[in-house]
Amino acid sequence: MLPRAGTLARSSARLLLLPPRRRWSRGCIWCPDRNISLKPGGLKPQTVPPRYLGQPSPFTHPHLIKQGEVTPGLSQTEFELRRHRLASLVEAQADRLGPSASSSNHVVIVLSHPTRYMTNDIPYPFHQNQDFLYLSGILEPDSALVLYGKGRPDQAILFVPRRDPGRELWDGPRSGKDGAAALTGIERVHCTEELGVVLKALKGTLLWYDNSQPVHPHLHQAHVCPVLEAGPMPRPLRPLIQSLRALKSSAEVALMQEAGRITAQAFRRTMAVSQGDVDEAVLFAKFDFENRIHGANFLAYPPVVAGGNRANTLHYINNNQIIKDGELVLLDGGCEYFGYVSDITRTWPVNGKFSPAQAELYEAVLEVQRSCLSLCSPGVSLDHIYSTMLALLGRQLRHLGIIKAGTSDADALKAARRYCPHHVGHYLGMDVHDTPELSRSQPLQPGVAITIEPGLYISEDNDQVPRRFRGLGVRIEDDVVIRDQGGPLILSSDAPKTIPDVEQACAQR
Ligand SMILES: [Mn+2]
Repeated sequence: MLPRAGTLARSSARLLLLPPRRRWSRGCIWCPDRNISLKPGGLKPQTVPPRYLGQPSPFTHPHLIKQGEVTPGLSQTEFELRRHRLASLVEAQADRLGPSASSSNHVVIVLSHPTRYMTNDIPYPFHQNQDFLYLSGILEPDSALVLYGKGRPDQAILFVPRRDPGRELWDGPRSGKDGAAALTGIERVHCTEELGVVLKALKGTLLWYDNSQPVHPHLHQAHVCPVLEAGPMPRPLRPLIQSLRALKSSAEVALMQEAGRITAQAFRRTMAVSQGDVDEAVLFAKFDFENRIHGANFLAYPPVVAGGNRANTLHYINNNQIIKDGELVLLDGGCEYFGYVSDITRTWPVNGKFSPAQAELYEAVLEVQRSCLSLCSPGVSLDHIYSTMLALLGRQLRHLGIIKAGTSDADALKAARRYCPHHVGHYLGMDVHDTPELSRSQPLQPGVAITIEPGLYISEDNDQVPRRFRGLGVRIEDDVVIRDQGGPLILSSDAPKTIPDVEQACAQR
């Protein structure tokens, strides 16, 4: 990556140096026009045509995004509907607070993420705050969305970074006010530096804002804090947005279906290159590659590629050991596809053939996984499926002889907790562990997406269990959307799961 020519304004050492922009425009050989003023807003951008935005648009990326969409697959109308639903939730909450609250001047503030830096001048790939993305569709850092209105916050104001040719030379185009308005359909768009002034002018009497862990510390400090200091305690917003995010629209389900399809194919192709001995890093790279070339933006999280006994380390992500011939590999991975993720786990023998003990343990987990999937219907909670999973795993442990045949159901349940220390699943969507504010004890509804991922993990050091099971770890994880009828929609159904299907996928060399 290229070093930057000047010291950027965010550097705390800038006072010790010459003003950065002047140094750059005078001295840098990369600057095409030594005479241009790089003062923010001091120059109408001539070099960057306005049709280039800070994110894909129907004009620049017609292969990804259609007319009328803000992000691929999601229309302006869908985003508007989300904001209206949030306004309704705020209105309903205020009604519960009493008559003075319901006639308040509501102001809802949602900030974007800032750019995060790995080291001096080197940014991490930018990842948007999903709550902000959910309501605006804006993929640029240093942005904000404000909703306001008397009684009901149904007016939107968007704040985006000002066009800045000097910065755009390095970072690429910004949408600016006009671009963001055209993309989102939100008519009122300001530059981010006006956020504080606009917030003051709105004179909110009831603020809705996540105060405790501000997602953008600088915008929080500079623009939101002065308003908070003058006004009443803000009310939390995150639970409201997450309750909306939990229910997926058909467009969202379609995006998740594509994420699931891409990752399932990546599993197929990764199984096909497995062999004994193989480096975990090779399977990791193959999986990453297959996700990306089939359209994923990137992997949704560092995948677990754990050979042999390392599968018993639940969050093993070193992925740098040799998997020996005859060992299983557990791969827990998923991709992000335009804001929506997959999260799938499969376990298979790297040499393509399950040993009898591996097959026994695998079938036990598979049977439990199938039973859990059949419970995925409206009205059932994730916690209920979890307790069923523990009971079923306990029974399997008895069958396998991992615990004694005479073990009571209560003790079998305790053993199940030991051999499967994690929950049966979590909500899924824009995040891998989506909408964590939502309790797993509440009944599932049609449109909610979850994972179902039972496992059994037998450490090689466990001398209490039959020798043939030691050092084996198996997890099988599918992504599921709850439906009213026809059973759950399995988003990961293309990933081989039965022993014959897995062995066949491994044989496709
Ligand atoms: Mn998961």
